[in-house]
Amino acid sequence: MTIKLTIPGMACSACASNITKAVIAIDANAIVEADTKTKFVNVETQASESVIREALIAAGYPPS
Ligand SMILES: [Cu+2]
Repeated sequence: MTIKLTIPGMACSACASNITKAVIAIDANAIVEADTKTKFVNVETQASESVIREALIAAGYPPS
């Protein structure tokens, strides 16, 4: 499924990279599209949204 998130703390490409890594750590097959300008993140994954959200919070990028 596709999870759509807004992550206000995503400021630059390094943030996007950290967010991608946090998701990949949960689901190695996940596809992450992150736009640092709009702060929108699309995650295509088999993992549940709550698990992805928890991983992003733990990584320091809480979704709004
Ligand atoms: Cu950054």
